[in-house]
Amino acid sequence: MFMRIDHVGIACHDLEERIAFFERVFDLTVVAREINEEQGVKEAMLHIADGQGGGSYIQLLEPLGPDTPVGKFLAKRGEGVHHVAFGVPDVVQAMEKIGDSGVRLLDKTPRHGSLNSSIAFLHPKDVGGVLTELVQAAERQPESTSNTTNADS
Ligand code: MC0
Repeated sequence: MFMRIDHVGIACHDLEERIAFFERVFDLTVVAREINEEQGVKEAMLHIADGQGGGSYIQLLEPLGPDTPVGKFLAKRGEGVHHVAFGVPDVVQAMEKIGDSGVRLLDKTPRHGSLNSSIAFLHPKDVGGVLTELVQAAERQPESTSNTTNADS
């Protein structure tokens, strides 16, 4: 079901500061930035490698406010790994199969994710304490840094 690790989401207080660190120390490059109002985050994707069905990335996440998933996580646990996202060929099929196993889906239908992907989250309490995301990559990925704001879907 899983083709690759699509991204590791890392929660931070200051996105620009954390991007500068990853660029300077690990020589990574930001390929996309987005404000995702629905998820309550300002985020950046830093490319690591290309894999089966899409790329793999580090995703840096700054909350848009305290009463958001990442805002609450930071208040409770501080900065660090927020979730792990796996690339799947078909997110709806993966949701159905995983839902049948009894793991709770946090989304009833796929939502808009980074790089125009379709995403769905699984409850961390049912996955050994790891907030887990399913990602179906967009057919075509952007080739350069984009600045988009998405408040819909
Ligand atoms: C909360 N918990 C986590 C966790 N967040 N455990 C592991 N990893 C996390 N990231 C644990 C808490 O410690 C708590 O356990 C329990 O789950 C309930 O958490 P809560 O703080 O009371 O908060 P809730 O219940 O309001 O919400 C938690 C939940 C929520 C995971 C359901 O954050 C959610 O729906 N997340 C999915 C959406 C999301 O995270 N969006 C932001 C990334 P205890 O033991 O203390 O009871 S958006 C994104 O990443 C997009 C843009 C993309 O990738 O493209």
